[in-house]
Amino acid sequence: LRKQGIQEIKASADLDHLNDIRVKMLGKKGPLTTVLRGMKDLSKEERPKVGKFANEIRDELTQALEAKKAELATARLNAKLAAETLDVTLPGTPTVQGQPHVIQQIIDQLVDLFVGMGYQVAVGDEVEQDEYNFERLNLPKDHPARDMQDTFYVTPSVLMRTQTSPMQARMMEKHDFANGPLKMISPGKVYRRDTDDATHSHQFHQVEGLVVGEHVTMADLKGTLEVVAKTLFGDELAVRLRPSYFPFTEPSVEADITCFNCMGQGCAICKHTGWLEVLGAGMVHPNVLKMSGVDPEVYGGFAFGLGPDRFAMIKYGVEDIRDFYQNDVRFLNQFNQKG
Ligand code: FA5
Repeated sequence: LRKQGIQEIKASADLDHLNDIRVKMLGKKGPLTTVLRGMKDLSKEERPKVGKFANEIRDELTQALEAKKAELATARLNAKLAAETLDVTLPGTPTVQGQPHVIQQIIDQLVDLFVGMGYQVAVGDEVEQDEYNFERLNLPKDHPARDMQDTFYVTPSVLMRTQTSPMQARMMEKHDFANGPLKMISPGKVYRRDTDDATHSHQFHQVEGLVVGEHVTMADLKGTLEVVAKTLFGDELAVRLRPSYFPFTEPSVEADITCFNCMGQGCAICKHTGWLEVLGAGMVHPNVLKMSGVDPEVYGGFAFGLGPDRFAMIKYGVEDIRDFYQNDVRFLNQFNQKG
C-alpha cells in the first residue's frame, strides 16, 4: 500500500489528480481507514503494532502528498508566469494615426495666426436667416448682386448661408464698442448652387475677418492681408489690392499675392500674370454698420473673406477642388503634417 501510494503520488501530474489520490488512499472509504476501523477486532498485543504501522503509513503518505502538492503548485505558478512574460524590447504594433484634413490644417493655421493678433473666433450657424446673409449686408430682396451667390433656400426666409459674412452683422450687433474695437474671425462651411467643377464646389469653406473700431484704415487691411499671405505662403510674397465690388464693403477690393511659383515672372499657375487672386475684402459699408447699430460717424472697419479651399489649391498645386472632397486617403495623406 505504501509503495503503491508513493508511486502514484510521484507520478501525478496535476493538482486535481493528486486530490483524487488523497481521497482514494486516506479518505473514509480508503484502505487505511478500513484497517484502523478493524482494530477493535484485533487482540490486545496486535493492536498497538498495527496502529503504529498504519499511522506511520498515513503520515508518510500525507507528507508525500503535501510535498507533491507544493511541487505542482510551484510548477503551475511558473508556467503561468512564463506565459504572461512581456518582452518590452519587442517592437510595438504601429497604430495608424489620423490627421486633420488639409483644408482644416489651413483653417487651423489662420485661426492660430489671428488669435495671436488678439482676434476672437466666432463660429456661426450654417443654416442662416436671409436677413443676416443678405439684407443686413446691404443686399435687399431685389438687389441684383444676390445673383452673385446662387442660394439654397430652406424656406423663403431661411437659407444655407452662402458666405460667412452674416457673422459680421451678428458680432457687430452684440459688441460693446465702449470696451474697445471688435476683432474677429469666423471660419466655417458655406453653400452655393454652383455647378461642381475643377474650381467650384457647392459646399466649400470661408474664413471671415472683421475689425471695427475708431481709426481703422485701409492700410490696416493691407498690412493684415500681408501677414496672412506671408504666414501661409512665405515671407517674400507681396500683396496687391485691385478694385472690386461687394455690396457690404466700400471701397471693395480683391487681393492678389505674388505667384509663389514664378515669383511674379509669369507661369501657367498664375496665367502668366505673376499674381494669384486670393480673397475679397474692403472697408465695411456705412449702411452695414448702421443696420447693426454702429455709428459710421464714429466707427469704421475692414472685412475680408477668403476661401481656404482655393488657398489649399494654390499652396499645394492641386488642380481640382473635388479632390479635397472625394476622401481618397492616398491623396489626403500627402498633406500629413507629421511627414
Ligand atoms: C464673398 O463671399 C464675400 N463674402 C467675401 C468678402 C467678405 C468680401 C468680406 C468683402 C468683405 P466671394 O463670392 O468672392 O466673396 O467668395 C470669397 C472666396 O470664396 C473666393 O475668393 C473664393 O476663394 C471662394 N469661393 C467662392 N465660390 C467658391 C466655390 N464655388 N467653390 C470654392 N470656393 C469658392
